[in-house]
Amino acid sequence: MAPDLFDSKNGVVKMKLSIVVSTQPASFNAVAYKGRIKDNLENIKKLGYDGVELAVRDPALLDVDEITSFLKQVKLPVPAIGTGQAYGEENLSFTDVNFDVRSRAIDRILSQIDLAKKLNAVVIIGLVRGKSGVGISADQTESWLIHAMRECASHDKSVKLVIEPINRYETDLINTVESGMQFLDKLGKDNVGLLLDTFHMNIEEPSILDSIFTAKDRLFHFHVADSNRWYPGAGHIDFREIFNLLERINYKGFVSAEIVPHPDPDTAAAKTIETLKAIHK
Ligand code: LER
Ligand code: MN
Repeated sequence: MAPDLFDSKNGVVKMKLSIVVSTQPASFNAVAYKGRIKDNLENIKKLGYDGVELAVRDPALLDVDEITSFLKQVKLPVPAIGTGQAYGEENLSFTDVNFDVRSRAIDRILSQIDLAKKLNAVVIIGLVRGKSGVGISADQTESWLIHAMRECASHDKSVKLVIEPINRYETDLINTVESGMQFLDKLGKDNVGLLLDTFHMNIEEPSILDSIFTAKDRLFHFHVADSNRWYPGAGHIDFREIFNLLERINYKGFVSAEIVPHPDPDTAAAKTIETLKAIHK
């Protein structure tokens, strides 16, 4: 069972912390650890993390039994699977103008859902949603997106999917929590919720706290990075008030560090733990 978020004995807000590890080399830069999966899992455990989020381009490229056995050895649960590399490395997206690309994007996410079921993780719908195509109407784009999301949400209702509002420089589809909530209403699927990321919220939201409060019980996963996407503590985001609010809305999920490996992966991961564990009410 998830530990209580608030430890009334010493007044520390306790969150389960995880960090993103890419199972393969990838061009996306806000991932502290890439490749060398066994060594990275051992490091993460030693640093005191409670879980590990896996960024997976394609489950077919993984030796799932081997990874599951490494995860068991280090006793790290996997709260979430990131899927953005399917877009970043292969341009697969739910809203591509090409039918074949859209179909392959859906199939890829269905395979991520099967993997997530084995690991008891949520599946992140980040950049794989794509962007508006030139000359394509907003209605058409939304209808492709809704179709893809419904296919994925119906594939296995026991697996949760999370849509992540992402800043305007990466996509024009669902930049804010408000638009994310409107999309969830249109979609009408209970196993789909939101992933909020402090880096994106710092760019797009008038108030980070109000936005978290708006998401409330549709908040299924949470990413942290500071304003510059470095480790928490390296920028100007107030993580104390964010953690206090997460505790108040009874958020029971993981807080996962999706950060640039600056100045190096281990320092960034250690500084994240140091900052976030020092947060008191
Ligand atoms: C993925 O979680 C994310 O935050 C995006 O910035 C990916 O590009
Ligand atoms: Mn993110």
